[in-house]
Amino acid sequence: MPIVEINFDGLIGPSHNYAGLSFGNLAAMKNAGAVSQPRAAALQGIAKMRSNIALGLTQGMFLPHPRPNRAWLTQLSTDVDSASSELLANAMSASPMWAANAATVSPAPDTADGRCHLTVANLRTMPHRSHEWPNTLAQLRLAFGNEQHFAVHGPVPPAFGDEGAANHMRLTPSHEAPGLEVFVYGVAGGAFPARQHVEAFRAIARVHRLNPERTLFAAQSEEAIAAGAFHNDVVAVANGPVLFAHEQAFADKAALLDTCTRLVPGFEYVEVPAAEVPLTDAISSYLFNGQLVTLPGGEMALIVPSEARETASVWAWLQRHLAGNGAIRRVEVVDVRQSMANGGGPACLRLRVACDPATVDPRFLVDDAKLDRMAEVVASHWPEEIAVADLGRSSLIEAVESARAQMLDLLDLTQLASG
Ligand code: SUG
Repeated sequence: MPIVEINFDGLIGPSHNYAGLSFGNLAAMKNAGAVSQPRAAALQGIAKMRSNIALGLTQGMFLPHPRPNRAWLTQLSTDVDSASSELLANAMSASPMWAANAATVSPAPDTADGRCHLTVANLRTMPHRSHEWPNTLAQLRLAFGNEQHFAVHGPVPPAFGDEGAANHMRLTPSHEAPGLEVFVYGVAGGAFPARQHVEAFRAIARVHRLNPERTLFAAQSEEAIAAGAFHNDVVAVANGPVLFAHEQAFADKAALLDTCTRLVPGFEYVEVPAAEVPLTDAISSYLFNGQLVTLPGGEMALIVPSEARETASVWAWLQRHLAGNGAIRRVEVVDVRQSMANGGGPACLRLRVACDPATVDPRFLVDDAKLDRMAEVVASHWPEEIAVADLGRSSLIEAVESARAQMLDLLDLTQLASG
């Protein structure tokens, strides 16, 4: 079986809420305190997985983590009954849904030992995300436990921030060919933190045993971070030999394009000029957080959130691009509003792994029938609404814990019960 791209979506967990924990993420800051709808959120995510399957794509999923994270509260010498409301909100976050931050992935053709390497992201910048990695690692070790084909690594030490694939792009003429791996890091974002440090990515390139000649480190532009692009995948996305980016995404665009042109056969750069789509519109609509995918027929499609259709400058640019016979031949619109309100678009919700699906633990792969069963569990067990003030309520905590237990049971993954 040849290498294909599998999108592993994070199933949106039963504790999904708007506690406003992500400083620098403008959507999350704006919606702080709003009432969330976990059930609708998870069903939106499942509908997105279904529409990707209908496009002929291979789909996988990761599970919500135990919430509240009692183990983390114990490490902090507290528990659900005595933790402050801030700590409890951090322990209740459903942020593992954004699987693009789960790990950095280097497919087999890029690595010296011919295995696909994955390094779990330490996510150390934001407290609510800093405790994700042990549970993510447990899932990666199961899903990619076949050591003949995969190497799964622990996190980079927390001295350096790492937010995973959201800041990583691979350009290649085909999945089987060696790619150019582009690691995008932040230096400074003015008022907002730069969450991805170059030292973390340099360590990952070493542990993945990448060819230094096909590895590039590129700085995000300060303007992009300051405008709310807390991850590179809010202003740029790559697929195959195509890089689709906003004019203001990178600090040194010329050097980046030069390397890509030199090293990637058939490289194509699709730029959205600031004069046509201002950075603010690109970020609020999440145009670049679309999933740029190659369909089985070979054409490229961009799966965008409904917010892109509702943003006049963005929709007009997409229509012009389609009419002009550009690299993106098709645009699909998905509704992931519940996640978008926390700053997570279609591409944030998925981790791409290019590999042979037969080498992955099938419990982490989904088809329509499995999604039907998962949707039933969501519909009957996920809370309908959560108000931030209720995060510590014991009946809510019980409902959240039992909802996850039902899902693990359905998927034959009860071994993940405690982490
Ligand atoms: O880390 N939001 C996430 C959104 C992550 C988006 N991922 C990518 N761009 N790939 C974050 O900022 C909001 C949580 C809250 O406020 O409760 C949050 O964590």
